[in-house]
Amino acid sequence: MKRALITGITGQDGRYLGELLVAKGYQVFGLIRGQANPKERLVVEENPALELVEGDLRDLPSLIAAVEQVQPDEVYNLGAISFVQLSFKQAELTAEITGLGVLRMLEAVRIVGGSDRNPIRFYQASSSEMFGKVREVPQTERTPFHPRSPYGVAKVFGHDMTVNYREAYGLHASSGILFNHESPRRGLEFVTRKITNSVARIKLGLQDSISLGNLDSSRDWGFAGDYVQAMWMMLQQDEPDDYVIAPGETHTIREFLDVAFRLAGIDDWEPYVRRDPRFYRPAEVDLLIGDATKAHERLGWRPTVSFEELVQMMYEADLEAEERQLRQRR
Ligand code: NAP
Ligand code: G4F
Repeated sequence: MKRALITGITGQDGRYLGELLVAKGYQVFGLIRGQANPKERLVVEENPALELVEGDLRDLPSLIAAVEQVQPDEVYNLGAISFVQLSFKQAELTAEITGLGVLRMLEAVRIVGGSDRNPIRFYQASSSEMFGKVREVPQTERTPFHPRSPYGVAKVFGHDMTVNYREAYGLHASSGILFNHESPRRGLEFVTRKITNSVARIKLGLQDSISLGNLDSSRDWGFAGDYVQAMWMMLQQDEPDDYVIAPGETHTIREFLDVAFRLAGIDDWEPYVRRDPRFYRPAEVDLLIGDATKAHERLGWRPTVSFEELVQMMYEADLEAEERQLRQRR
């Protein structure tokens, strides 16, 4: 039975990856920070085979102890401050967790190592946010980085460290440059889930409007369940490498609003959407679109959920959850 350690187990991707690996017969351990966090109970309730170990990406000894305890075949480093807007306000903390946290996890893996015959394999959750002010369209593994946020800068550090540990120490360390991926499990602070949740509440008469920032940026959105498959595929390769993961289709926030409101039977969403300066960023990433040819050819990875299907999946899940809460309140 293979053993996997996942940091960020309480996050969107950690939850999908934990379920995928259990379904594949792995013994799965999720790193939790060790203080009462309601999401820790939730992840064990939805995935009872999961085991939790304590550790924090700010604390190297705790990471070494966790890797020693688990003796994993594979480590997936998904833990991070992942909200770009927050990273502008908490830049130092973002550098600490999203950036230096990668170095600490790599060190823990290098120090504990695994057996000579079976060295630990490492996955780093890199991001299309590293492309920032994009130097070419579409973006590939060879596109230069130009990050536009403290989060993006921290991710570039983590990505480069992963490459360096691969080259310097021969670690089987791969980096997935993942474009935005969403699901009903997406945090409410991200624009997609904020929209689908608000539109469901507007439909049910629980909310009048949504306050948003820049509606003109474009993202290459996909379904998180498809993306965790790619993470696993990368660690099954004989050689570690970097891969762009994206559907290759870009849409503006306005287009996301079009589809979500149409599902609620509203054709003109302008009266329901307010512009709020609090949600604009000091520097924006205007256009992301990925070219995942390498992942198609070498991993056999393909997305299975279209943009419209993704919006529908998220809207319907939010509508159902809001209706359930309404019934419980009555
Ligand atoms: P998420 O939902 O925000 O989850 C972040 C996870 O990091 C949570 O489990 C959180 O745990 C954990 N974490 C935060 N600080 C930590 C610390 N000091 N020590 C240990 N764990 C800590 O993020 P996600 O969407 O699942 O994304 C997973 C990873 O992929 C992240 O690294 C993200 O930056 C990257 N990524 C995401 C996307 C995307 O579109 N979703 C695209 C590219 C890359 P708590 O519950 O304890 O806070
Ligand atoms: O949903 P977002 O916050 O995602 P963003 O900034 O693209 O970052 C996500 O994807 C990255 C991959 O490229 C990940 F690495 C990262 O961890 C995260 O998962 O914002 C998307 C766009 C931005 O252009 C933002 O300015 O939506 C725009 N936006 C407009 N109004 C808003 C809002 N974003 C949020 N969160 N909230 C708004 O009210």
